[in-house]
Amino acid sequence: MKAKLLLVLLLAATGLSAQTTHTISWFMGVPSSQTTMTIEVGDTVKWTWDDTAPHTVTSQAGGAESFNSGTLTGNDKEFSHTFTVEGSTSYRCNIHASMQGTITVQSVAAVGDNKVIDFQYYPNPVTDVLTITSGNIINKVTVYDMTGRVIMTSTADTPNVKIYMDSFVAGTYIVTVNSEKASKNITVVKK
Ligand SMILES: [Cu+2]
Repeated sequence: MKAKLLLVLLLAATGLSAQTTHTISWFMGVPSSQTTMTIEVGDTVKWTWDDTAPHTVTSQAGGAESFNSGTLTGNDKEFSHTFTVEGSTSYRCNIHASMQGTITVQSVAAVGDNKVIDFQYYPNPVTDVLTITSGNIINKVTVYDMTGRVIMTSTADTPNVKIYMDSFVAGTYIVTVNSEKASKNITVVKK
C-alpha cells in the first residue's frame, strides 16, 4: 500500500517537472541568435560558460521574471533558471554588455495541446552530434531547415537519441521531437 502511494507521488512529481531544458552556450561574442529563444511555461534554460572570462546571467528590469547568476568564472560553470511566467525577459552579462538575449515564455496551450514531453538536448550550437535525452520514449525526430524543408527524419523507440549533423550546412534548424502523446519543436544552431 505504501509502495503504491509512493509510486503515485513520484508520478505526480515527474508530471510537474516533465519539461524541456534548453542549453545556451555563454561566451564572449555569442550571437544573439543563439541566446534568444521562445520556450514554454515550465521549461528550464541552462547557460553553460564556454570561455575562461568571468560572466553573469542577469535579467534586465521590466522583464517577466528576474534572475541573476552572480559572477562565475570558468568553463565548468553553469546557471539554470526555470521559467514559470508568460512573457519576455531580456538578460545580459553584467561584465560584457554585448552578451545579451531574450527569453520569451509561451503558455503550453499557445503552442498546442498536450505538449508535455520531458527532455534535454545538447550541445547547442552543435558541431557534429546533437544528443537528446528524455524521460519519455522518443518515437520520431524530424529536422527542418528554416524554409520548412525536411532535412532528416528518424524513427526511434528509445529515450536517448543522437542526431548526426556533421554533414549539415551551418545555420539554424528546427527539430521536432515526438513522443507517444506529445511533440515539441526546438531550435538548434549548426556551426
Ligand atoms: Cu561576460
